[in-house]
Amino acid sequence: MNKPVHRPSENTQFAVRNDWSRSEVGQLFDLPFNDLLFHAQQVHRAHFDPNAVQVSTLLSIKTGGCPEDCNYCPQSVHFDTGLEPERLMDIEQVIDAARRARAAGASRFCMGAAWRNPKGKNFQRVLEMVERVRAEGLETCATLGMLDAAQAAALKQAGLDYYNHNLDTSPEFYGEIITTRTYDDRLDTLQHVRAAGINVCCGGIVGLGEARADRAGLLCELANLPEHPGSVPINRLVKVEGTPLEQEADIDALEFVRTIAVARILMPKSYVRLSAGRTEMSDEMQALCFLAGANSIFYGEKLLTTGNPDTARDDALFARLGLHRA
Ligand code: SAM
Ligand code: DTB
Ligand code: SF4
Repeated sequence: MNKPVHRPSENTQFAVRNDWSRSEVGQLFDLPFNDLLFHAQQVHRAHFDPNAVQVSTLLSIKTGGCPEDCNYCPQSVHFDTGLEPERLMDIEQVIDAARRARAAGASRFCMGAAWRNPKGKNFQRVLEMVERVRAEGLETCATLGMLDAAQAAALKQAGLDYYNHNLDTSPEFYGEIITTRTYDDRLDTLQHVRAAGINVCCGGIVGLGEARADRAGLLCELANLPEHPGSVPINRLVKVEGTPLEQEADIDALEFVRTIAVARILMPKSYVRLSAGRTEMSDEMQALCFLAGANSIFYGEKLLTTGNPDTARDDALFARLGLHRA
């Protein structure tokens, strides 16, 4: 008798899955670099135009004075980084910035506030900002800290397209970096955002001194959320003077590229955003990140409080690589 032949109904290499095991993710990280990039590029091409990059612009609408103690963050009150805390910006200033971002070619405008969670009149003002930015013809994104269900519903009602809230690192390493808000708090906020019908933007930060197993753990958590986040920002630590991580050793550039590649393979249909840290990256390193499946960036001279490449440098990089905006 012939042995039954196993014929998978689809190419399982490219399937969207939410049941990744840590060891599978670890094995991807451990692949020879060329095999990993080839795999990631195949997955990328199965779902996206390989030369298109989505462009978002950030604005810090409320800077500094944050009660949380995220070890990497220049905006925490727990560290003296010399940053002057500011109140929530006026709506008209935000709209001016959104118009400039649109004129420069951004498709999404992301408003960030250094809050544990939004409250009262300030939250009402943010809702108005969301409505007004959307009316300018931009996709809207906000990152305001923790949300409850009613706040998520109100943001949806105002027209919010994306909410950014990161898991940051693995559950095991998390306590080394943040003590004022738990991993479960973050998962709860993500649940409220999903339930409200807002697209989730959720990723993390690497170069905090975590092990490869923690990077695998972070990506495994992201990939096993009930739905893959629509966009997955991967930040490389920007070392800010006065933060506990200012002296942290640089993460190896190729290990960072591997992290992007594994994110691409685990979350085939998500936009993987090459986020903070690009100023310190060479063009060649960024090119490898795009080859590994990154297909989104923050565009504009500033992230929230730290620098980002000049738009002229990014325009030149896109031209050199033959990339175009998604
Ligand atoms: N305060 C809000 C919150 O944490 O929910 C939103 C803003 S917070 C600045 C968004 C993300 O930016 C963090 O989760 C972290 O991943 C990233 N980030 C903050 N400081 C950074 C730094 N110095 N270098 C790289 N990424 C950073
Ligand atoms: C994300 O993951 N990265 C962005 C955005 N979401 C809000 C913020 C990066 C912040 C880098 C440090 C700063 O400029 O303050
Ligand atoms: Fe506050 Fe966000 Fe910075 Fe943490 S990352 S200290 S929550 S602004």
